[in-house]
Amino acid sequence: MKKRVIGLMLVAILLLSSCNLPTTPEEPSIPPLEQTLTALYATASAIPATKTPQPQPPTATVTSQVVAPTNTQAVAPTNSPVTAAPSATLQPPTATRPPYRTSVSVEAANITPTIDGDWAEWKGKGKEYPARNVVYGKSNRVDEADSGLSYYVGWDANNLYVAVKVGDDKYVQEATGENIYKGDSIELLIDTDLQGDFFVQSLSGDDYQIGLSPGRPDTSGTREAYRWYPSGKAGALTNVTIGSVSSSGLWRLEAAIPWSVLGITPYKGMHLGFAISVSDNDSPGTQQESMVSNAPGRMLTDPTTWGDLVLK
Ligand SMILES: [Ca+2]
Ligand SMILES: [Ca+2]
Ligand SMILES: [Ca+2]
Repeated sequence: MKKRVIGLMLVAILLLSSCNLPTTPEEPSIPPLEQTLTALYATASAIPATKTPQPQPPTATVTSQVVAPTNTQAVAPTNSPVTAAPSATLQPPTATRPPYRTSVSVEAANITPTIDGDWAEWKGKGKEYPARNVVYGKSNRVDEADSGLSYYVGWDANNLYVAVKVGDDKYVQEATGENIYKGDSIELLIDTDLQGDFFVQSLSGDDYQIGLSPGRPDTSGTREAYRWYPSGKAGALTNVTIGSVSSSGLWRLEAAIPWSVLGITPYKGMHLGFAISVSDNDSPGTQQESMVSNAPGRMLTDPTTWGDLVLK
């Protein structure tokens, strides 16, 4: 029994000493300084490489969900100036598409005018523009006194507004409805989805042609607005408000066009395709004689020939 106890004690001593064995020879090994620095540098340089791709600009993330993933890199820089939320969905799917047309640029002032034909309240609030391009009936148009156009454009949450002054030696408007272009009248061309089909040289469902008649038989008579395009929505626009007056050698018109007529919700900074033109007729019983436009190459059926309107 005593031998057995002594034997167990010896085994225990051996076990305890064997536990200490591995630690005894282990000396703390200090790596050479060079190696330590290299390791630290390697770790530090690895951090930015893995983190850099993570903080993507919010606009780039949104765009990459809408358009092809391959465009993500190219689109981000051109989109960066546009920060308004609604415009994010209107961004071009390719970097080669400009943000708006550059042939002729018009600013729409943020204004709520009185629609009475007098544009006094626009002075100092908006920009007055001239329109000097004869785009139809060149041989019929004599000068600014025969047919000359100056205009303002404005907007608020409810309407798009225009105010025009037209030099005209003889006011003639005998037509109604879809024929008002044959008499003295204003025509608006508006592309409401500029980015959707920027390079398409034909009319589509987002392109509007609207006529404004200052009155029949004179500018205190029956005033009318008519929508020719989109052809599926053609018809009289009874919710457009028109005010008009005339004096010797000129007539004036103001109009309020509800945004519902154009099927869009406006916002500050919004770009639209835009052209404004005046048709002149000086001879009762005849046709439209000439058209003067703000857009040099205005063609009704080609929205790429229209200019730009930006809502300020
Ligand atoms: Ca007014
Ligand atoms: Ca005339
Ligand atoms: Ca006339």
